[in-house]
Amino acid sequence: MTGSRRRGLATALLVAACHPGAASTPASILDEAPPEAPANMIELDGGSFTMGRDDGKRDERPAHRVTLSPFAIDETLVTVAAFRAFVDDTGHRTSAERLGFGMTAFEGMDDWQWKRVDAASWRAPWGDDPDAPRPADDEPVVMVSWVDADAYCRHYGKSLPTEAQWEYAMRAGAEGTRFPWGDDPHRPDGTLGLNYWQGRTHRADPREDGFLYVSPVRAFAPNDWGIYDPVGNVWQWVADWYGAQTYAHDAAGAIDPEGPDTGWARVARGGSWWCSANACSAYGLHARGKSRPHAPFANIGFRCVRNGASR
Ligand SMILES: [Ca+2]
Repeated sequence: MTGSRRRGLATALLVAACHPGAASTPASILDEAPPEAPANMIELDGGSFTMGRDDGKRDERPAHRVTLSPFAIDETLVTVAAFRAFVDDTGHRTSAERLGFGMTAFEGMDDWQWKRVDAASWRAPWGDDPDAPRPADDEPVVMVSWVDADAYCRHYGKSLPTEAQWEYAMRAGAEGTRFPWGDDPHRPDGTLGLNYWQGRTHRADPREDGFLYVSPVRAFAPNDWGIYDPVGNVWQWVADWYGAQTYAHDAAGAIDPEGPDTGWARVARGGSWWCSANACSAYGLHARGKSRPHAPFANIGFRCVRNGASR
């Protein structure tokens, strides 16, 4: 999947301040166990941030304030190992397995080109050719559709983040910038801060960030809130249907926005290893990707949220 050429691509639970019979006496307060911190999730208090920009693509306009209730979000993308445990537990068959193919890209292809690969799946995103890359357990699972991602999150009592939750968490307080650390893909220390494609074309990639395809989920430093891969590596499915006018509808500000009620594509955010400056260029915090809900690609993964969390 690429930003503009991907062809075919929660309500936060406001916990009541009190309810009858609960915490009505000191004894009952003492009897209550403290809330269990979700494993490998970052709990966020919620708050407000600026989403969108006035000088971006049409679907990124306008800049508007968004306010979110507390939630917790996975600190990393869902890994191959975690997805395997889900499949072992549920017998889930992914969209790619049902379709019998997936959409993959390789070094050496033309810009904007994709290849339909028979038998590609989360187990073998680049196909079963002996020379094809094999996914490692600590890499983000890919070749999973939005439907697969939604099923995974639900199985664990979670959900996909809304588009607003995703951006709030990935920004970690950085207002208006392309990356959590600024507007250049290099961090202040001179290192590349994310996994994307440095080649001028997709014919060859110099691998300046150290990775040709996906990278392990903790390969790059996290953002200021401890969240890994806030941008790059793989696109990240979010809950919302795509709407070019979503931000315009929320121009006066929004509380826990969920996007349109329906649509033809689901949103994905963050860009991927296949995004280069000359093709796609959508790696960052502003661009809004999209794809059909059942479409599996070798550069889309996901993470989950749990709503209603608070410190
Ligand atoms: Ca790379």
